[in-house]
Amino acid sequence: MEGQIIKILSNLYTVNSNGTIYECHSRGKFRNDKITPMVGDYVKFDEKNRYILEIKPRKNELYRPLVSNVDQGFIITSLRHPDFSTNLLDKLLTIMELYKIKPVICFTKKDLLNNKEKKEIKKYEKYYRKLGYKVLYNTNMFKIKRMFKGLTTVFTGQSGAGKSTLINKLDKTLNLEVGEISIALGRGKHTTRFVQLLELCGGKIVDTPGFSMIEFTGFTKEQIRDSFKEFSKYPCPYKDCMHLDEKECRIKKEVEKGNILSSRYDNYKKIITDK
Ligand SMILES: Nc1nc2c(ncn2[C@@H]2O[C@H](COP(=O)(O)OP(=O)(O)OP(=O)(O)O)[C@@H](O)[C@H]2O)c(=O)[nH]1
Ligand SMILES: [Mg+2]
Ligand SMILES: [Zn+2]
Repeated sequence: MEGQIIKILSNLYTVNSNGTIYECHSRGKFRNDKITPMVGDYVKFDEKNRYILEIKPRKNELYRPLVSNVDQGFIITSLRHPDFSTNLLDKLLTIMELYKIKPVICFTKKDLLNNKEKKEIKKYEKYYRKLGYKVLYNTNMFKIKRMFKGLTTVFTGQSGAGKSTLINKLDKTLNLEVGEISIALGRGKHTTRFVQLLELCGGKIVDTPGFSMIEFTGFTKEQIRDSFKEFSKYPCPYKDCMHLDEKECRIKKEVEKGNILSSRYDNYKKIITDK
């Protein structure tokens, strides 16, 4: 039989095969081959003994969260509690670009901002839109609901950002667990503990646990640079400029002029130097 892994809890793999759910185990073979089954994997399985036999080739795979065969990434970005972090947003955009997953920025908790702060966010909203990204608010359910048809969408973003809350709003019968924010720490409490694929809104949606680290291993500095889409708009006098210490770098000039957001440039430098 064939199906798709929709949930993994320790060594138990939940497989959906044409709407029927099978709980399967994996065999030692996978561990020896260094293949770890992931949520999103299409697999062949032994219906009688409930063993996963084979993992079909993946279209792509993300490591944090662990999920495969993804088309679109909803970057759930909290504006307050936890506070807006351009660094986290730019890192997640870079990850999506590198893995060739279409990013969608979805802001949450705008209701907790005052008018001045709301205005400030508009600046970012405009900038990211100009780069070609879709930017939404979690209040616009009408628009959001229409974005999943025929696609597999992973929800990503830090703990407490409102991923599970938003997915619950897409289907009132779901009742995914949502958590309070620790006021002392200003962040979530890692309420969602496993990756789970759900069939919703004519597509597939993956809820994931909030993470604390993003890594860029396996990618070159040039690939990271090229994921900052605005850089290619302003040709540098240097061929293959990294836009760091090069004196006549055009990118640095555009940052000074305000054509490139300084937060974008700072986050780029941080990603490159931390790598
Ligand atoms: N004020 C306000 N609170 C929100 C909004 N969206 C979510 N919340 C609250 O934020 C808290 C955390 O929401 P969750 O949905 O559990 O967050 P999560 O991203 O799934 O977090 P993890 O599962 O820990 O990764 C809950 O108390 C929600 O009620 C929003 O738009 N405004
Ligand atoms: Mg959650
Ligand atoms: Zn340059």
